[in-house]
Amino acid sequence: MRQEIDTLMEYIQKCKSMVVITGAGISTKAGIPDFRSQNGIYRQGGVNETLFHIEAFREDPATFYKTFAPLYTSILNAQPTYTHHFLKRLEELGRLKTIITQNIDGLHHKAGSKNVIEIHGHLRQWDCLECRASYDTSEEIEKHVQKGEIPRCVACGGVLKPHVVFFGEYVMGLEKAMQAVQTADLLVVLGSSLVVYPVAGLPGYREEESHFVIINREPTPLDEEAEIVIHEDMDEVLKHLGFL
Ligand code: CNA
Repeated sequence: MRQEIDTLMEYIQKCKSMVVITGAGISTKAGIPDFRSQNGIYRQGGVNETLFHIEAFREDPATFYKTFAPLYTSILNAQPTYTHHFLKRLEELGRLKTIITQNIDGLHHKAGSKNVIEIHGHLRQWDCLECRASYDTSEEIEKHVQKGEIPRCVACGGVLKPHVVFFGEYVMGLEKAMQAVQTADLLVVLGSSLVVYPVAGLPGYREEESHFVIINREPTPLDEEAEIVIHEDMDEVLKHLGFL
């Protein structure tokens, strides 16, 4: 791994426009399970992709909120990991231009990163399915969701939906994310299985001469396209670079 780390260090030092794509793997050390790892949410009884489909949510929000409660609580309690802080530092140093994240946990914001495209949305806002009113997260909403209850619109009593992208909905900020990747001279993917589209397709927009790096514990379908692939814990890998 030493050789790969030295090369990655060289890329980071030389690059002018580094872009990072993060997935659920960046937050597992913060106590938030990912979807597809051995201990992931899909390996826990009864939870599969169907739960996160917009149609399923509309038909049966009660089941969604009952199942979502433990994940929501772990997100509320989570603190940014070494890697979140590392990325914030790289941005401060002017090396990292954009973070494109699939995560809804808001940990890049908590760490202080500024230029973050949350392509699957976030949990700081809740939208009424009936009257379209939007609310910032309140203690009331937090309480209901942690208890597995449906949070309701104070104006019309309709079901509130978290401001996140369910399967079957359009992602947010895709155009901006594509432009960021197109102008990147170094693209690094951290902690994503790279099977969920359209994010998994973003690396395809990079320029031929840009560098492409994947750090993910398990193999991904794009490994063969990357110059550097490291199947290790990202915190442990990035600690070798010493920016923090
Ligand atoms: P995924 O499909 O669950 O893949 C995560 C990947 O991260 C796996 O391939 C793991 O091997 C890898 N991984 C886990 N921990 C580490 C680690 N410490 N170091 C290196 N690699 C690690 O998740 P994706 O993000 O690819 O899938 C996209 C989904 C997951 C998006 O829709 C997210 O909204 C959704 N999700 C988000 C969160 C969150 O916000 N934290 C949690 C769970 C799922």
